[in-house]
Amino acid sequence: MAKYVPSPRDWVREQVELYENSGGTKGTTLRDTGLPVVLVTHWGNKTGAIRKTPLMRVKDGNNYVLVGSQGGAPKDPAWAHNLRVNPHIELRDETIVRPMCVREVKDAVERARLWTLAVAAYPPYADYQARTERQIPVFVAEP
Ligand code: F42
Repeated sequence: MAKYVPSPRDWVREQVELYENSGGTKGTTLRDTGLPVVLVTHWGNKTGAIRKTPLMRVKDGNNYVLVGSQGGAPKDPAWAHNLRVNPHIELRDETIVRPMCVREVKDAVERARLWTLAVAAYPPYADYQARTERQIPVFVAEP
């Protein structure tokens, strides 16, 4: 049986705990921005461990756009590697939890459209992209 391994980052682990333990009624925004966050449960591609990652909520109809910005760090976040290998996730948006399937967006036109939605939802994504050489990966989660 897969085991849940919390994030090594305290603020992330604490947000996950508050979000889940409240049934999606608390801890659902990013710190003082008030902007909504979703919780993605995924599986480690090397360890098989259950991982839980808060991400900004970017909606495209019934789909969610997941942005691997990691504050403009030079490398893709570990969760991006996990999603490339294990695309089946569970996504919690406040009180609603749904199984979803994720794909990385490779098409330049589709990516540009989704990137515009992402920056509209969370403007710092544009600063994060300016800060790093890598192209920030964009995923779409579909029901
Ligand atoms: N990060 C974003 O990239 N985008 C966002 O929109 C975003 C919003 C956000 C909102 C609230 C909040 O609390 C955090 C937010 N974050 C956002 C940060 C996000 O939650 C992640 O912490 C961040 O993206 C870094 O992700 P990470 O997966 O690299 O996390 C590291 C710290 C981590 O957990 N490392 C684990 C560890 O033990 O070192 C490993 C995790 C792992 O998945 N390992 C895999 C395995 O098999 O288990 C292997 C992975 C591989 O490299 O192949």
